[in-house]
Amino acid sequence: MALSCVSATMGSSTRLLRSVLGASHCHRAAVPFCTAVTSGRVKVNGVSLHYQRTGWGDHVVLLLPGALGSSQTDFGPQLKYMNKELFTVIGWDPRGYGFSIPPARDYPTDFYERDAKDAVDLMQALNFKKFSLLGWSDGGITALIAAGSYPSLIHKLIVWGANAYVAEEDLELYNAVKDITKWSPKMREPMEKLYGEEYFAKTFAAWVEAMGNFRRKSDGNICRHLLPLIDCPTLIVHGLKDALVPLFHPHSLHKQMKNSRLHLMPEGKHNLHLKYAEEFNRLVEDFLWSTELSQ
Ligand code: TYC
Repeated sequence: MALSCVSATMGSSTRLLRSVLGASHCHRAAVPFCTAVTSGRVKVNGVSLHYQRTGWGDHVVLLLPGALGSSQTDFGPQLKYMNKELFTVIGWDPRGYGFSIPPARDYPTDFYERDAKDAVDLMQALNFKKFSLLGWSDGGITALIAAGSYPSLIHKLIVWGANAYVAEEDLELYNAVKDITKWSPKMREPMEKLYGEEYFAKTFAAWVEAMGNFRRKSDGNICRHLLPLIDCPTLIVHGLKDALVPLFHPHSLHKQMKNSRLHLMPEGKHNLHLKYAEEFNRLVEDFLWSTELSQ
């Protein structure tokens, strides 16, 4: 952690203090607000979990990365540009991913539930009682499970590139990308840099295998059964050019979640939050913030 700055959840009095002092950057040393992204670790469920943190807003948000993702690799523009006055943003590395290694990643049948419990327990350990979830792809699945399993803790939910079940069509897509040597260097190299070639290849193959197991063992179901239990306001975002997750997935989520809204981005691919970060961040902030007033 390069800078030490305090950014605990703050109420209106600290916001007032801030407006009086008129500072938003670390160079005002006496002011407890900082635009930097700090990182830390907490021991949760027997594992040392790595997380990043930024902002001092009352509304606390957890960013959940995709398969083999990490806070830093998956959410750079969110950590950097989301409104730090309105939000306290936490990004985490699930066990076996990013800087939460060891342990090495494994995929028992309940791995998404295990991630969901780890994520929620991490937030409780950081003393955040209630928070919103922003989950991308596999992180979206984890977020859906967390919202369905711990509804009293979740304020709002945003998922994109996510699916609640594995269809035959998905299996074909997974198998098409299973061999990472066929990935473009642009996609492969950041992962190999983070994990080393061997860990990356082995873990990704294990993930593809685990997805196949959902199809073989539970009729494709991952968390479809939990969707009717999710009652927090939910925004489902999907890119119409997403080549990895077919459009029937967001439609099916929307249909089964009573309090959900579907937002389609015509030019968006799977990584729409990185390529169209400004548009995505605005959409997310409006959803988290504006409806808040009416609740
Ligand atoms: N679920 C993966 C993620 O979390 C993305 C992915 C989807 C990968 C479909 C391959 O065929 C695939 N980023």
